[in-house]
Amino acid sequence: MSLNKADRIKRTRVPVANPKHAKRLPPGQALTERFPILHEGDVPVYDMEKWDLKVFGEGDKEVVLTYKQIKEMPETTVTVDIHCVTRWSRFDNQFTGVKFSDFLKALNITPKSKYVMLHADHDYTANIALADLLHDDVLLAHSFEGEPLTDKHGWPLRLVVPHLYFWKSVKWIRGIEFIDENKPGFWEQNGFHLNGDPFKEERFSGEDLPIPEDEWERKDFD
Ligand SMILES: Nc1nc2c(c(=O)[nH]1)N[C@H]1C(S)=C(S)[C@@H](COP(=O)(O)O)O[C@H]1N2
Ligand SMILES: [Mo]
Repeated sequence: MSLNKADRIKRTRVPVANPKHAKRLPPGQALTERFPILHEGDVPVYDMEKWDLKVFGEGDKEVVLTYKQIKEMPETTVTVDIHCVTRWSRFDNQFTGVKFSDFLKALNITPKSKYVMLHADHDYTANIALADLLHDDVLLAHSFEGEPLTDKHGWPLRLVVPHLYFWKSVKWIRGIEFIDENKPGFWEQNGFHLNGDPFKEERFSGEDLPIPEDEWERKDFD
């Protein structure tokens, strides 16, 4: 990458918001009806016989789950708005999967740690406060609009955390690690905010230039 992503986002035009979306569209975001595809690196290819999800961390027991075990957990469907730090937002996205709080209940885990590091294939990580993962609309999602996720959107399993910028919604999730002290994941180490609340415009970890982005308009859509 010639310019790093945080710097590119700081250099682009801020979209003008439609006033009728004032409450629902976070500041500096533009609405899209298409579903952009954004990630670093290649889409992983899976042998589902070998796929697993590992839950581990300080002081807590380690659990290794198969896809079947996750699919047997209580299922929830949510319709949520999503907001990417590259300034696109999309309203009314329907995801189905296991609510994060139900997931912990099913495993009988009560974490003592206040933070979680989410791990995905190809070494993508994101840090999220446990309290954020316990919101009612946070899912480990396997389906979008009633169909299994497409591979590019994170099949077989992705996290969906609608109230934080979408980089926190880790696709191809493989590990959930409880950590006592907060630390930066992949984008958080590369100029992005440790928390990432779109309504507070917590985009960058450094100086906060009011310059936005439209780079997602050049990406793939599904
Ligand atoms: N594993 C993984 N998950 C990821 C990413 C990634 O690069 N790798 N990119 C994040 C970013 S920046 C965004 S905006 C969303 C995009 O999800 P989508 O492609 O389904 O729109 O995935 C997030 N999850
Ligand atoms: Mo993003």
